[in-house]
Amino acid sequence: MSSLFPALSPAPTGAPGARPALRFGERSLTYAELAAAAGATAGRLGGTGRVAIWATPAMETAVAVVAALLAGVAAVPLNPKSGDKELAHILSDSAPSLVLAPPDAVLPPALAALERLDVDVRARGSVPEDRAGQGDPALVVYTSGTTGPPKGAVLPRRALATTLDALADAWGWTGDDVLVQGLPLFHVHGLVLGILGPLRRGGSVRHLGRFTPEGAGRELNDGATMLFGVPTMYHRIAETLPGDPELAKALSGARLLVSGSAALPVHDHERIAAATGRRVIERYGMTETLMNTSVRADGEPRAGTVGVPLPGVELRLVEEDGTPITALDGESVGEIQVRGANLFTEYLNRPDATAAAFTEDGFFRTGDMAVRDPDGYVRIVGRKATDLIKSGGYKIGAGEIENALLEHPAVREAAVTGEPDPDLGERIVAWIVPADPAAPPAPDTLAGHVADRLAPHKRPRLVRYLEALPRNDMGKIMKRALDRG
Ligand code: MCA
Ligand code: AMP
Repeated sequence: MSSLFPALSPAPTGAPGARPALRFGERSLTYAELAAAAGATAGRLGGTGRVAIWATPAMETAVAVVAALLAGVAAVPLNPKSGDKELAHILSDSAPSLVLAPPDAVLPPALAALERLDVDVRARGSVPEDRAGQGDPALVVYTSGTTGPPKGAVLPRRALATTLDALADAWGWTGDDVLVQGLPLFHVHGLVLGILGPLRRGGSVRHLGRFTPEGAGRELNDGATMLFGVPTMYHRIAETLPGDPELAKALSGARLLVSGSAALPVHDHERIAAATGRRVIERYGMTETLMNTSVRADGEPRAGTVGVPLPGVELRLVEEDGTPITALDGESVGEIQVRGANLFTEYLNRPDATAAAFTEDGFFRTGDMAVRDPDGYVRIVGRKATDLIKSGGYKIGAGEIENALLEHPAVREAAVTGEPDPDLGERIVAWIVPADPAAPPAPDTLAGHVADRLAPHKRPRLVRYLEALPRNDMGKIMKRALDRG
């Protein structure tokens, strides 16, 4: 079985051990040190079932995920800011055998019953023989749907290898690249592309811990060649550029600037291009599919498009009734459906949801609506579900937030929508009918309530109060009427 990380194999190929692999702030590991540290942790995982990983933006998370992959054990990355309700759901659904965490992390009570294994990044062990199969689960990543709690997308090892190799082809990504990023490590973007990607190539990644335009600029001026970020990060870069010539120099010198997880507004594309002479390229993916399309490094970077299907990805647009759209006219809108070795295998414990997500001929229904230009470039124009909100690059289900709001005693009725936001793409708006109109709950109270139960990025940024929610004859909330305010 070919290894996910040739540079970490028992007999390493490619990158020699002294090359840098990971850097988080002041701390760094070479390939030899990473092999030893992850090997030591992997040695303690043999025979265990799934493991949870307390995914702080720190070295321990990267070492823990690599260790689990080396041991052939599926990893479930946890958002360390998850609230009680979300954490309890993920733990009961994924049933991990233990939790891997940095030694200094204080874990919440929800994890108290679980065996804890501290990750020692200076430990020494050897990399075990890779016995895992391509279809074996590598990661279970939780992702929101329109209703109900998040679902665990089971990603096989095959999908990780396929998507990372396809990106290497599209971007000319090699072991000589040095990536800088400041993304969270409990989602595909930051973890799979942003950590496992450089390691599969034998290159290196510098993680900022927390994203700032200054941090990205500093690393790009100091040898980093690529930047990965969500549109909110590029928006903040675009805002900073006019007063920061060092940042403009840094971006001008980068080999590749890549945006994903949501659409990068054309205005931000243009501002960055004007200040740096460089164009950000976009790629399009999903937790369930990993990456589907990208503008190629050797292709024409065009604002507002996500490029062409990656090698090995079959992509089609279909009409409501399932008829494929063949026209490359930049006008005919259809749902994007994809098939390929990059796809997840199932939603954990949710055969119903898994079955509903695929067509009879094995294509995954993304729910994203798009057109294709005459040269095949895909242009995403919207989303099927109005109850999915993309804020800061996070996908958030309206139903999940509504349920949390309804659990507050001062809330009688609640509806959640997304509203355009220049920084976050969309901001979460809560429409509330208070239990007592004379004493409505304060916006901060409701934001804190949602942040504590679910996660801070799921909190409403704006609360609007109504006497009643607009409903149709069937009693269903008419969200479009809400949006018109
Ligand atoms: C604020 N905070 C709170 C509260 N309010 N904490 C508790 N209770 C509250 N009421 C805290 C937050 O925890 C955080 O803490 C700080 O205040 C700021 O929070 P926030 O305002 O939410 O941050 P932001 O500035 O709005 O964040 C913008 C961001 C972030 C950095 C761009 O949205 C982000 O990291 N986005 C990345 C999303 C991503 O990776 N998506 C990939 C999934 P502290 O200060 O400690 O942080 S999509 C994917 O994977 C697919 C495959 C794809 O295509 O990529
Ligand atoms: P998630 O489920 O959190 O993995 O988010 C996946 C969704 O993010 C996709 O279904 C798209 O709606 C959106 N997305 C990802 N990349 C892009 C992009 N470059 N442009 C527009 N939308 C994107």
